[in-house]
Amino acid sequence: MSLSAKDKDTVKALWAKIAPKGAEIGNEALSRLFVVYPQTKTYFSHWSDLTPGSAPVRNHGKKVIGGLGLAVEKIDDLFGGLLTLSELHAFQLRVDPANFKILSHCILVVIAMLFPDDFTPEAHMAMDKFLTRVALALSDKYR
Ligand code: HNI
Repeated sequence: MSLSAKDKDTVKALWAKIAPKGAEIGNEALSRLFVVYPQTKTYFSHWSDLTPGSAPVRNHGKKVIGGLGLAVEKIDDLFGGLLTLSELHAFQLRVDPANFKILSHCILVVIAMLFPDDFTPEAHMAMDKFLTRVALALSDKYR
């Protein structure tokens, strides 16, 4: 399932529009991840506070959105561009890749919620495909 040139343009255009609200998107997506799929909290049990909107959640939300911004920049070479992040999640953090799909879902929900006019069916499809490719790239180093 590769991204067409049109998918890439759609993702880049949507990202340019939503990136200024990246901190809010990250916070909302992670807050929902922990509420809706509480099993995901096991990876973050060392944090002081996992409640929605807490400082660690906001802080980490920004990092995740930063990672996605990097992925948009490297959209033509996701596996190369996300190599370091893949190694981190595979070897150090040992995050079950099933969780990437779950977080992707939360991110889509939040984009739809915050940018209803921009989240057309075409934008939805392109972003869904993009997040699936990002998850694959992030899982690439798992052995
Ligand atoms: Ni993820 C750290 C990006 C999905 C668990 N993660 C990061 C960092 C980035 C990042 C960036 C910070 C790296 C650093 O400090 O050098 N993570 C992403 C992206 C996705 C993703 C782009 C998918 C879209 N991570 C997930 C998922 C989980 C996850 C689905 C588990 C449910 N990530 C972590 C954990 C850390 C982390 C755990 C370390 C957190 C900490 O305490 O610093």
